[in-house]
Order: sequence, then C-alpha cells, then structure tokens
Amino acid sequence: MTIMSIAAKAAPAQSLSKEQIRKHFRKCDKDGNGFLTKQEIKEAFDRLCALFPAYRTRKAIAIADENGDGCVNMKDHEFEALIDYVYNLAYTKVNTAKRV
Ligand SMILES: [Ca+2]
Ligand SMILES: [Ca+2]
Repeated sequence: MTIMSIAAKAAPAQSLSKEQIRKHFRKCDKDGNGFLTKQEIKEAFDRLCALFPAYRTRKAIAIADENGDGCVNMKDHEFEALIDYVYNLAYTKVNTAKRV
C-alpha cells in the first residue's frame, strides 16, 4: 500500500479542485472589476470555512500580489498564484449559504 492511498483513506472528504477554487474566487469579485480586494478575498476564505480568514487573506495577498497594489489581478498570474496557495490548503467545501 502506498502512502498516497493511506492518506486518501484517512481523509474521506475530497478537497476542492483548482477549477472549483477559481470559480469560487471569481464569484467573490463582487463588483466584477477583475481585481480581488482584501475584503473580497476575506469573504472568499470565510466561505471556505477557513479557521483564520484574516490571516489567510494577509498571507494570500503577500504571496499573490506581485505589483504591491493590495489587490489580486484576476487577469494575470497573480490570480493563479492565489489559486495555488488556496489549493495547497486543501479546503473541502464552499459554504454558499453563509452570510458574511
Ligand atoms: Ca473586485
Ligand atoms: Ca496586484
């Protein structure tokens, strides 16, 4: 038995795919301006049921915001850096009902 199959058995909940995460963050661009602000990203983490959404938001911006404007540009690779970061955290669900 490989390590991967043991890990899969121990964690029955499937983590979100990159495509699911992308969709989720696109939805969180509330004003549709193509940039995710700190507030929009925090809401996205809230909906992923993150334990420390404010901390995650700071980290995500530190990693993804290459030009330092405080937002993640969804039209260039800042967005992909954000998706990679979130993907590696292996969230398993998006809470669409919760009001934040
Ligand atoms: Ca926006
Ligand atoms: Ca930026």
